[in-house]
Amino acid sequence: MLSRTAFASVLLLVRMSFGYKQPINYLQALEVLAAAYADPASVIDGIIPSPLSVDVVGRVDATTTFVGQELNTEYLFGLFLQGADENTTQLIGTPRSVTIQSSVVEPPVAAVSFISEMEFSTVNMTVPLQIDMFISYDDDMKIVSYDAILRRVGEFMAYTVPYLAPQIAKELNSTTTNVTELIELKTATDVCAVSTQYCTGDNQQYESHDSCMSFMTALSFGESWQGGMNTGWCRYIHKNMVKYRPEVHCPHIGPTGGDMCIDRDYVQVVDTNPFNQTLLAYNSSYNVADMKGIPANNIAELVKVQTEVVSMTTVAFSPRSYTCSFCI
Ligand SMILES: *[C@@H]1O[C@H](CO)[C@@H](O)[C@H](O)[C@H]1NC(C)=O
Ligand SMILES: *[C@@H]1O[C@H](CO)[C@@H](O)[C@H](O)[C@H]1NC(C)=O
Ligand SMILES: *[C@@H]1O[C@H](CO)[C@@H](O)[C@H](O)[C@H]1NC(C)=O
Ligand SMILES: *[C@@H]1O[C@H](CO)[C@@H](O)[C@H](O)[C@H]1NC(C)=O
Ligand SMILES: *[C@@H]1O[C@H](CO)[C@@H](O)[C@H](O)[C@H]1NC(C)=O
Ligand SMILES: CC(=O)N[C@H]1CO[C@H](CO)[C@@H](O)[C@@H]1O
Repeated sequence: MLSRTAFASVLLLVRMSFGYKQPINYLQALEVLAAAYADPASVIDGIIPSPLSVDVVGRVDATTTFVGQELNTEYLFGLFLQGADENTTQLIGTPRSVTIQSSVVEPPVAAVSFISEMEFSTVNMTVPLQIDMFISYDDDMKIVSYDAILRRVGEFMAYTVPYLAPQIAKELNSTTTNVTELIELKTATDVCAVSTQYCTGDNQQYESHDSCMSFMTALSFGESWQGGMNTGWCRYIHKNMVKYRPEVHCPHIGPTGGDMCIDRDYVQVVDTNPFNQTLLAYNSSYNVADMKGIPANNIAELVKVQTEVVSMTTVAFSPRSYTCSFCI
C-alpha cells in the first residue's frame, strides 16, 4: 500500500498530466513577474506582455481589491512608473531590483516572497521591501488571482520617512519640524497638483486648487495599512494612476474617494473573498478550476490528505535578481 505522502504525489502527477503545466513553467512565470515589476515602463508600453489575465482580481492588504487587467496594470506598474517620473521626493519608492527569496509551486498556484529594492532617488537611498503573494494562474499562464501582503509595511514607512523628511521640507520650503504635518503637506501638494492638471471638466473634483489644499491638509494621512481607506495616503497612492484614465481615477483623489479611498468595515473586508479562482490548497475551497483533471474519487482522497500533502511539485527556488538598468 502506498503511504499517504506517496499517494498524494501520485495524485498530483495524475493531475499534472491533465492539463496543468509543469512547475518549471510557474517558476518561469514568477521570474517574468519579478522582471516586469522591476521594469514597469516596459509593461505600460507593452514591450513586456502583461502577466495579468483579462479577468484578474488582485488584492493587496494595505490597500484594497482591484478587478480587471487595466486597473491592475495601472496599479501594479503605473503606480511606480509615475512616481519615478516625478522630480520631487516620492513617498513610494521605485522598484529597481526584485529578488525571489522563496517560492512554492503547486499548479496552478504559486506562493512567492519577493524582496523588492525600493529606490528613493532624491535622497540616494534604496530600502528593501518584502512582498508575499499567493498567485493563481490560468491555462495561458496569466495571473488570474493574486493576494499580496506588504510585509512590515508600517516598519518600512517608519524607517524611510525620517530620511525623506528633510529633503521634502527643502522642496516644499517648509520649516515645520513636525513630520506628520510635513507629510500631510507633501501629500496635499502632490495630490492637488495632479488634480488641478488632470481632473478637469467632467472629472473635476475640487472647486479650486486652494479648496483641494484645504481639504487635503485637513485630512489625516492615515496609517500605512489604510491605503484603501478615506485617508491622504490612499489619495497619494491613487494620484499616480490619474494620468492613465482621469475619468476612472479622479474620484479616488477627490473628496468622496470614489470607490477606493473610503471607510471600510474591517470584518466585512476580512470575510470577503473577491477571487474568481481560489488561491487555496486543493479542495479547501472547491471549484472547477482548482479541481480540473482530477478524477472524482481522487478528489475525495485529496480531501482526506490535504493537510498532509508534501508535494513533489514543491520546488525550492534559487534567488535571482533583476535589475532595471534601462528604465528611468
Ligand atoms: C522632470 O525633469 C525632467 C528633466 O528636467 C523633465 O523633462 C520632466 O518633464 C520633469 N518631470 C516632471 C513630472 O516635472
Ligand atoms: C549614492 O550612494 C552610493 C552608495 O552609498 C554612493 O556610492 C553614491 O556616490 C551616492 N550618489 C550620490 C549622488 O550621492
Ligand atoms: C521654494 O523656494 C524656491 C526659491 O525660494 C522657489 O523657487 C520654489 O518655487 C519654492 N517652492 C515651493 C513649493 O514653494
Ligand atoms: C504634529 O502634528 C500633528 C497633526 O497636526 C499633531 O496631531 C501632533 O500633535 C503634532 N506633534 C507634535 C510633536 O507637535
Ligand atoms: C471575476 O470577478 C469579478 C468581480 O470580482 C467579476 O467582475 C468578473 O466578471 C469575474 N470574471 C469571471 C470570468 O468570472
Ligand atoms: C471542504 C470542501 O470544500 N469540500 C469539498 C471538496 O470537494 C468535493 C467535490 O468533489 C465537495 O463535495 C466537497 O464539499
